[in-house]
Amino acid sequence: MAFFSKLKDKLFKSSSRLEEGLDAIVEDGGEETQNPDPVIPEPEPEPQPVPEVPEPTPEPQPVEPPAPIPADPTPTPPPPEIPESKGVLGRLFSRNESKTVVRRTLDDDMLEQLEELLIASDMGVDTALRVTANMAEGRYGRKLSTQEIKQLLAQEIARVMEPVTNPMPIYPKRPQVVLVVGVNGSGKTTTIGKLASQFKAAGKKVVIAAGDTFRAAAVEQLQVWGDRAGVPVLTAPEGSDPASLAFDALTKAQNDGADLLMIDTAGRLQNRTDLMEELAKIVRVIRKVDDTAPHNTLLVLDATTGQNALSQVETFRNLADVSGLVMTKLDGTAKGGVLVALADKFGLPIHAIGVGEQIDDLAPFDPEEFAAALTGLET
Ligand SMILES: Nc1nc2c(ncn2[C@@H]2O[C@H](COP(=O)(O)OP(=O)(O)O)[C@@H](O)[C@H]2O)c(=O)[nH]1
Ligand SMILES: [Mg+2]
Repeated sequence: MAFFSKLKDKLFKSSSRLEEGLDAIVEDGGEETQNPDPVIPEPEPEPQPVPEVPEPTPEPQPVEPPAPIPADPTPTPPPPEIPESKGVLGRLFSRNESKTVVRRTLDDDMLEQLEELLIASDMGVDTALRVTANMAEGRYGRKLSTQEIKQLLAQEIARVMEPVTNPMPIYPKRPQVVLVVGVNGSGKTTTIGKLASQFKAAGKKVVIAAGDTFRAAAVEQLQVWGDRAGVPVLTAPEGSDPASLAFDALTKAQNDGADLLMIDTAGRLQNRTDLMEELAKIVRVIRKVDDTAPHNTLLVLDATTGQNALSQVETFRNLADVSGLVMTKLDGTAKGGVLVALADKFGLPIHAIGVGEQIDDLAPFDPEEFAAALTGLET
């Protein structure tokens, strides 16, 4: 819950943009309707079981006032699929505050505007079309408020994200070798620092290999993260062969009885052939020590690059056998929708998301939280 509010605060840019867009769409051609309005529960709600409350019988001997009815311990379940958006107080409050709410009839015009809004949030054309089509299914011609649209949108987004929600698997095999790839600046080194800290805190013995030997600064940066996490960092001189460093690191990790070895890499996409050869060589060399390694290849993507992240996945899947994704910098970007497009298009597991530069700013991915934060849905 604490994390959710943080995520929501941090995803404010995306959600506020979506929210404003949805408001504008509903205002445009919408009309005031009574609030509450029974249109939203779709599919039709099951008949609600009415709690058996003894009616005060109108018998002719009302000597005593009727005893207070005990509170029913089993509250009526909310209508299916549509998440409760406000607490009881919130609902009471809004009922007293506004007796009317603007609703707009769901028609082709409105759907087109919704599609455009989702595309503008970096969801990608295919995904935006699919999401809006699902939202519209069985609701065509209905009158919807912004809040109702947010609920439907969050529901559809969560549905797309559900199948890719998967923390990084931990295998019994030790040391488990995790190769971390991605373009320069995407957040590889930071993510390794954060992951190392989390695994260490979970009782795992972790070793880091500073495989980005291309830049001395990258090695120093990783040493700082390693110190913070309390995890040893193996380094090599600037410009030296990352594959031989990876080999030494895996040998050391084996000898030390480490649980996890995380290998940082360079991300020079300007010279794709070099990078491909470098990654291939790292893999070839570590397989001399353990022919099942690497056990995970994490691709780190920067959310602020928007649609560019899609082509990075294509590229890196050709360079390496990518097994999962980490998306960084979801804090303070209006392009968070790209994660929905990634999930929809590639189906690669999303292991974690980065929401800041601090060591604890890496969180497991949660589809409902993400969808609510992205759409600005109050929960
Ligand atoms: N706001 C924010 N910044 C991040 C996040 N992850 C990484 N960064 C920053 O992005 C920059 C590049 O990160 P770095 O780990 O060096 O990327 P690398 O080149 O892929 O190793 C650094 O300034 C990081 O502090 C994140 O989740 N949120
Ligand atoms: Mg780095």
